Amino acid sequence: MLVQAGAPETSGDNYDFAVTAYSSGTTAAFTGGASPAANLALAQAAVVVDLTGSAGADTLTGGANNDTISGADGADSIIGGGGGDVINGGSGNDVIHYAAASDSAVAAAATNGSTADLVTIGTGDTINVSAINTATVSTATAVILTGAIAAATTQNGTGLYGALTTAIGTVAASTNYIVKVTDSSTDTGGDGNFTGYWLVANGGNTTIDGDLLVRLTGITDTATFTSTSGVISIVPTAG
Ligand SMILES: [Ca+2]
Ligand SMILES: [Ca+2]
Ligand SMILES: [Ca+2]
Repeated sequence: MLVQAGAPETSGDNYDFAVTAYSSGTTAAFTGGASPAANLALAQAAVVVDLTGSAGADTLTGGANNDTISGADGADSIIGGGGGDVINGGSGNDVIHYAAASDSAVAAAATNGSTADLVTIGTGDTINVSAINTATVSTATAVILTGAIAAATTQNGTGLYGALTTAIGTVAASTNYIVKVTDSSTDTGGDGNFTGYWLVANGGNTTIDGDLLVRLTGITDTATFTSTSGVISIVPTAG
């Protein structure tokens, strides 16, 4: 696991930490890990990861915390893991991977969507949710569903949940959605502002409960979405 220290490489700071977690399990901090992968997860959970990739094609992996991962140039592969991560692949055809709905906010009536990952979409980027489903996106040509959180609605997970449910309507179990949310309520509860574009990746339920929620930025109303076997390709704006 590479842990960035100080400024990114592009700023002239080339010194980062490489942490290797072993599988012996005799060190107290790692006794819960029975495999290298489990121990790596423990090590990643111990720190907030702030990674910036190189000019080449990098594989950047976060842990359970709220990590910041920037791919920079090159076609990068990025895994935020658990927590509300801030992910920007930078230039190049980057792939953002989701292994489970719990890697970002999980849709539930009482869950606050502010824990969702924030992913900046650039031209050529894809989001891979094939580990969650292999479904298509609801539209191949950019009809972005809309959902509004009314001003009178308490701005919390229920408000976001309701807006997404209203936008999607009768939920098909074999479809993913991009929903544009307009949050017109006052943020008196400190729950955040949910205005923006949300990827709702179907978790297999016939409601949105259990679905993966990822907040997308960098796209417009004219963005187009296509998908193959759960790999969602996004053209962020009409060109
Ligand atoms: Ca990149
Ligand atoms: Ca994370
Ligand atoms: Ca995450």
